[in-house]
Amino acid sequence: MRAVKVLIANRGEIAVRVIRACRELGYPTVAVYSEPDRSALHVVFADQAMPIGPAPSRDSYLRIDRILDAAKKSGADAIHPGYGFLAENAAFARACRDAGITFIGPSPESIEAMGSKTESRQRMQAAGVPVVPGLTKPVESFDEIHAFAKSAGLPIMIKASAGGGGKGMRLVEREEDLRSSYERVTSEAQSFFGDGSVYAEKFVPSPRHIEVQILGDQHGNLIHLGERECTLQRRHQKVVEECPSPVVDAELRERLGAMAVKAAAAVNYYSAGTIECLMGPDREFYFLEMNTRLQVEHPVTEMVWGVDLVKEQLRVARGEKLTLKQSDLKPAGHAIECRIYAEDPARKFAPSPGLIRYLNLPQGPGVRNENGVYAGYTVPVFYDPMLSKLVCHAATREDAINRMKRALAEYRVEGIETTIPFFSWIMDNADFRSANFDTGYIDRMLPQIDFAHAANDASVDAAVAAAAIIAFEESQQVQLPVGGEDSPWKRAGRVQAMRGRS
Ligand code: MV4
Repeated sequence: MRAVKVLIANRGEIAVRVIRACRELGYPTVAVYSEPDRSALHVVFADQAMPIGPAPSRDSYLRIDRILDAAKKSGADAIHPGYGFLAENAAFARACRDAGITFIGPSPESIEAMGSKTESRQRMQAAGVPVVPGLTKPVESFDEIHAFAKSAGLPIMIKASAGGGGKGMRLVEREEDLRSSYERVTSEAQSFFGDGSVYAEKFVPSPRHIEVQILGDQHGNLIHLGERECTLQRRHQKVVEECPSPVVDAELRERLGAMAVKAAAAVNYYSAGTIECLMGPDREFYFLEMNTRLQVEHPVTEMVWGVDLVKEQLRVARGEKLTLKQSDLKPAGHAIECRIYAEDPARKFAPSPGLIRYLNLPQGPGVRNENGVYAGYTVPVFYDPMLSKLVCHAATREDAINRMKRALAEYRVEGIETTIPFFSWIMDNADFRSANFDTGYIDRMLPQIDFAHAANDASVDAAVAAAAIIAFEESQQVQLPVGGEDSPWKRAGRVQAMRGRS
């Protein structure tokens, strides 16, 4: 079969991750880049790279016309959208289809069906998937919210129909707050999503966030790859993810998996996707929303289930049948992911962009880095500040936590602040170690954490050693990473990057 040329409509670590899968399958790759990303790692890694505009993502990574143009000019047959940007944009998936380019993801119809919370709730309910008790249509007036609150009882949550990921929602605990909350969510929904419609649900107290990975082909075959535990979040941003969940046993995993496959089948889903659930302390679970893309935290599932999700996406996009069988798939061991951000935990997680002067990634048994940066690279201010993901796999949860502690202690980033000390604190936290947390845990704990004291004594010695290494590095010429065979545009990129550093 002819090799497929794949354009990656993304940047950073996920673009690098997709390029690696393409290379293993023998597919040539095309990177796209905004002006400040000229010397970004994904550009260095790809076989070819196309500029798509200035720094703001709405003028580059969100420009459907420019990305399709780059695909046509470079002769790409397929586009992988990564996550974020255009990954869940049905119009983009449709524009690819219309241009005769394969979108490496689900159909535009599946994306659309899962894009609205009220429509997805309707379809899930009709398919027999448990949803949080509540309305399945946007309300026409405040009276409907009021009537729901009366019949279901407080507390309730008012949510934007077009919302997701924590934006445009509000908890209402007292009757006198109903109207102002309704008005607030309506106007937020209008300004965030250009769609002011809202609905209401019963509030699920102290929930955990559990999500189920599914994979389907274009022939109607669907499998699940178990759950991920994504409960630890800060302001609706996940910070630590695990596979499996410490509160899910084999029996519950089967039920969650069957529910997820049923949910995906109801929208004729293919490619990789995730069913997000809320789970109460009683372990009752409810469909929350479906993410119709590859997720940031997909590596923890890959390491435990032994499946390369990106390669599977590429095979499914070519029309191949899944060769994985549910009965052959068994989880093995435990994986944990920490998202390393260019943020300063000691300053309320303020952004910390700038030049990475020194970088030492942890290595050794069971350690996987999904890294998007290099020493000598300047982290731009324009995009999500995630630098890399550190993933550790071991036989048991306790071993994985200890391995993560060890890996975090090896990790060195100089020049900018990162969230590494925050993760060292979490890995030592007794509630984390005993898996005793809910979605509000981090935000409740933050005021008590002293990051200056979270650093251990060994890190002081290490800091002295790092300082000496930096002094040495600075006296040397820093080598940029090399992605593969040399080519003129890559040399040009390196020269440009060296200039940027002086
Ligand atoms: C809820 C909930 C409790 N009850 N819905 C937050 C993100 C959005 N996708 C849904 N969210 C929630 N919806 C009901 N009916 C609690 C949350 C919630 C949450 C959910 C998942 C992960 C972290 C969270 C943090 C705060 C609130």
